[in-house]
Amino acid sequence: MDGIENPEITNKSSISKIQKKRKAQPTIDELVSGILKGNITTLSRAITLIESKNPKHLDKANQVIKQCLPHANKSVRIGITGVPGVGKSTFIESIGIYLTNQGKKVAVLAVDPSSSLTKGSILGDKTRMEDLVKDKNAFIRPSPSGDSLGGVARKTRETIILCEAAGFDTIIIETVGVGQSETAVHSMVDFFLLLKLAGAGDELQGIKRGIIEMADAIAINKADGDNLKSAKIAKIEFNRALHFYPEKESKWQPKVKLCSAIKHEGIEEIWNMILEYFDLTTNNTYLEAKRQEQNKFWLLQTIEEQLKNEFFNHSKIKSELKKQLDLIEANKTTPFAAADYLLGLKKDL
Ligand SMILES: Nc1nc2c(ncn2[C@@H]2O[C@H](COP(=O)(O)OP(=O)(O)OP(=O)(O)O)[C@@H](O)[C@H]2O)c(=O)[nH]1
Ligand SMILES: [Mg+2]
Repeated sequence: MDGIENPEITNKSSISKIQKKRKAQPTIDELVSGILKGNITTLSRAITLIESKNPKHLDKANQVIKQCLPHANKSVRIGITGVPGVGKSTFIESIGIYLTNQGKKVAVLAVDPSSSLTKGSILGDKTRMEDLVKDKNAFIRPSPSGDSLGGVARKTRETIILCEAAGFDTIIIETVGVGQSETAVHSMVDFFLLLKLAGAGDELQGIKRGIIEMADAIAINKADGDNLKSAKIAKIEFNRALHFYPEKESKWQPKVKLCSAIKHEGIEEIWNMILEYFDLTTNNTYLEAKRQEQNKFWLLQTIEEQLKNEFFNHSKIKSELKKQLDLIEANKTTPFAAADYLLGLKKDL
């Protein structure tokens, strides 16, 4: 630091060593070749680059993604949602280990709307996914923190590409079943699994219709011990209810399964069902079409997100917006006039 002399006791050569190390940022080529070799440290560094808010990193990150893209798209992407405490992490640990035992490489990512507050709840999960964390064929990455769900979701999508390029053939994305994050996750996965708990016969209440419509399967977790009986009843109810929903474009009839993540029961059956889904949708070409639709959706999403960011982060707009908000409060303008005025300003920026 300028103006402060190092105490004599500090070893000058080790300081310069540390400084040199710090400066050694890997190049784009180094990152890409490391990822393609399946090097987890490089993969993590590249993801950190994607997540960086420093605008200088954006271009480098985009280059890395672009070069990884031809090696991506070859995995099974599964989204898992459910209310807090339903057992998502325990389920992912169980199915993750089942899959790595079969020689698969599993990446676990998260889109967590609360993560900007809690700094990534999956971090806490890492301790819950004890065995999976130690598994060298598994990679667990907490949710990136971000101001907007759109931004977080975009980063997760880009992370999927890097993970696939690094050879992960199964991508599991966890999200808490509250708010809008399910929609974001649904639009980046092939198969969407909803975890549920059996209640006292009111299963269908308090569950958003939209989530059921998105689900390719419902797994009733904690079907063990005293819960087993009510889980079986819930299964019948959900099955009946699902038949009232219109046929899916995929021609897949959503299924209801029972499982106990903690006892590793029902996991294999759920995986076999997922394979069945992939068989069906690969053969009827739905899967390919769906991924293309998702890409188009994300193009539009990204533009929207970027335009919004540029607009709201502009200093002139920021100050004028504040004034217009005050005017609205004082009943001196209408929302529409204010919006017109602010959007008009953008043209001159
Ligand atoms: N009896 C039983 N308990 C389970 C089962 N699966 C999970 N649990 C317990 O339920 C609690 C919550 O499990 P988690 O896996 O942390 O749930 P989660 O959905 O990831 O929760 P959040 O990350 O907070 O949204 C833990 O105490 C688990 O041990 C199960 O199959 N049977
Ligand atoms: Mg969890």
